[in-house]
Amino acid sequence: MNMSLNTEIYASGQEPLYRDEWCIRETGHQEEDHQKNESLFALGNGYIGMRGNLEEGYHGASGSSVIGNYLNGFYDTEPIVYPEGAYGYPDQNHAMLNVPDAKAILLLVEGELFHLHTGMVLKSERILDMQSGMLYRHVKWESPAGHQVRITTRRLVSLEHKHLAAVEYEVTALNFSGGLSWISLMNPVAAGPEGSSDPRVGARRSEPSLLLEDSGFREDGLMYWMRHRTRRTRFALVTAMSHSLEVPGGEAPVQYSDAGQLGIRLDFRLEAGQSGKLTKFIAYHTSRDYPEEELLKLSREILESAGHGGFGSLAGEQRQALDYFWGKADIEIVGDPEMQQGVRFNAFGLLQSTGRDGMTNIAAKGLTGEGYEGHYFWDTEMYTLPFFTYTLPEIGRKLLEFRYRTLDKARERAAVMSQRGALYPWRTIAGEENSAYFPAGTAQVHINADICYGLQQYVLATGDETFLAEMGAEILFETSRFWVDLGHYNPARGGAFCIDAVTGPDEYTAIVNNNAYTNLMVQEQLRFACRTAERLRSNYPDHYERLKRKIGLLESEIADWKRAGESMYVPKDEGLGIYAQDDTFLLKKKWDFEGTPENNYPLLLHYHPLVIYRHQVLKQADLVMALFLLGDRFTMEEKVRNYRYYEPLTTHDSSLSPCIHSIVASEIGEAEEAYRYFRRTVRMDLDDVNKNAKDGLHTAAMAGAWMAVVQGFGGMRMYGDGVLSFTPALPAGWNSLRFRVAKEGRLLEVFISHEEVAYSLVEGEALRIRHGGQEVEVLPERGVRLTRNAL
Ligand code: IFM
Repeated sequence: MNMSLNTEIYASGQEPLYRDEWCIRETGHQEEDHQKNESLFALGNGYIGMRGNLEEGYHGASGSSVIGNYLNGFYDTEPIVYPEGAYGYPDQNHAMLNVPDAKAILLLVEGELFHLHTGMVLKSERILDMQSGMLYRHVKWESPAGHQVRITTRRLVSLEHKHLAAVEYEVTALNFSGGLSWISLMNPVAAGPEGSSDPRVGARRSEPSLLLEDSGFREDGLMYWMRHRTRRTRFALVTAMSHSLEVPGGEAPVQYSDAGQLGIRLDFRLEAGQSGKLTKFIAYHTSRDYPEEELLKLSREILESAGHGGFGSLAGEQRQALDYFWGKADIEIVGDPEMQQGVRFNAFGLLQSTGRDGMTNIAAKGLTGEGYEGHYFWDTEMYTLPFFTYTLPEIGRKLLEFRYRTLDKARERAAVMSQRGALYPWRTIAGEENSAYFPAGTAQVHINADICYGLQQYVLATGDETFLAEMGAEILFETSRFWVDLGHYNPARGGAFCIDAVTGPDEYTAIVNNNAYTNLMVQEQLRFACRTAERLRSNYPDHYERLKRKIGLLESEIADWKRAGESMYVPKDEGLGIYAQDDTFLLKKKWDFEGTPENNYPLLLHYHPLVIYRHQVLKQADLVMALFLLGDRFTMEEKVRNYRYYEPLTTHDSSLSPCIHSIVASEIGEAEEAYRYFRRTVRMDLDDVNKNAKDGLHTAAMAGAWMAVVQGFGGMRMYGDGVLSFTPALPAGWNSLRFRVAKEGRLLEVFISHEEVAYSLVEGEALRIRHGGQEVEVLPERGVRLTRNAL
């Protein structure tokens, strides 16, 4: 089956035309790709996520289906059992639940069930169209008895209506006249993950989390609902579906029940050449969002209103929402269609998976699968947030609001860890720490500094100081308190401020003293905290006083942050002329890359953690990430030397890594390497680079693709002065690159070709930027064009 780019335009009969740079197309059907494609064809709206399951289900000989429907932030808890526990280990895991599947529709043709494994499949195609935000399916099938039908479906998860999804299913009788039936199902129990020794896959659950409490039909028989309750969190969930029918001659709907599946059966008759259409509307509401007693009423209301407007109206709204999105976030690459397709797929995936209600966030696999159990990590602030900060900052703000909402839990966690202030969890859904393996979990305290880095970028990019005054500062101050309490002035390091027993971003090196990335990021945070205190004191005095009272902040603490930041220890190796990843990294033996067979990667699946920890080997960018994030703190020569040292030691076993290497490689002039890493990031899921797309898509890598274009090839940076700067380096094979960035209410368009770079304002007032180090003013009525030799 071909997932790659097909330049020939497809047009047959009444079917619409598709442009591949906006589409992902599956032609034919391969068993081994089935689960991966269910992830690739997932649809979502930041709240509901639906895997790309076939309406009729799938049970192949060698590969089956993971039927998946998820609601962001809807979870149950499960006790974590440690045969050998210790104080402060999290004792409950939260896991995003697979909720009832309501998109299933069976079709009977003269009594024979349509399925890809029976009869003859004369055509099978699926297309994910990123402009219309829909999944299309075209099938031509001949039943074992020789009756041919054409099936066309359109599916969407509404970007306009948080709780709504819809499937339109059309069938045409091609060579017969006869009886057909649709059986529209709702499956009350969904399977959880099977469990695996691969830590990236979710843990097996001991017992089902969703308990069916009640169900019922609307009087006309066309709407059906179920109410479930989660076993431990006791949340209520109402799943409801309603139907509209356009058939020449049909019977009244009848209730259907078979092997635990419940739903509605609709019998109808078609003459040869005639078509019938079923539209199914699906709604999910939970008591996490609304009072329990309102859930059914809300479900009825939204289904009724969707039924009145019809699928066409939802499709129209979907298109509008996407026109708005692409107007802000599209990247246009001329000369590299495969990468063009990839960057759009990734941007679209981020939109589909990111929570935007301030209560939810973005999981490592988004809403596309159960890998990492729906947990949110530092991936949010270091990867996804930049994308939203610079395209749709209103969503960026919501991601940060989530951290504010969970600040109390972070305070509690710091207390459990015997520290002052707040410590954010390494992995979480509702704010509690869910990491059961502390060396590559709780020990990654850098997440505090990452959140504050994301906050600083957001505030500088948007000018949204109100957010800083109302919420951000509290996060910043409480986490700064944590650092000053955690570190110590070490006489053995000349009295420098040291932070011990932490794990940096590289998860192949654990529990070390003075991880350079962590110390540098904490230093950055403490400076930001001091500046923020000053700014609030003068510009938001009421907020400042209120906050001080609320958290009992003393002015002397701000002086402590300043001193710790100024005295921060950052390990270096003078002999090698590089930063040491931590106090002991450079003393270890280098990993034997030559002697490691290709299929022993990722190392985490083939070696005990201690074997890995004993060596100089990286899972993912660590110091190299600091070279990028804190680029104004290093000279170009330092960037080159450090990159060259760490790059050969990095396995990129984490999908978060290649994009960072691409950005730094681009900055230091390693153009081919930059492109190679970029390719790996962009095509991570489309080409299943890490061979686990079936468990869900890699959302951080998806955001990394945006970063690698805008911050890599576009060379965009923004440091403490808040001025956007660009140092473009266009890949040799591209004709041009165009993207837009939001900055303090403006929308700046950047166009880069081999001959020139042009900046223009699509929205907003004049903007001062830097181009290759030189100051440039872009006026609303007059863009700036610079020939490439001006760089
Ligand atoms: O947060 C990441 C981590 O950096 C590497 N392992 C996977 C996590 C979730 O994406």
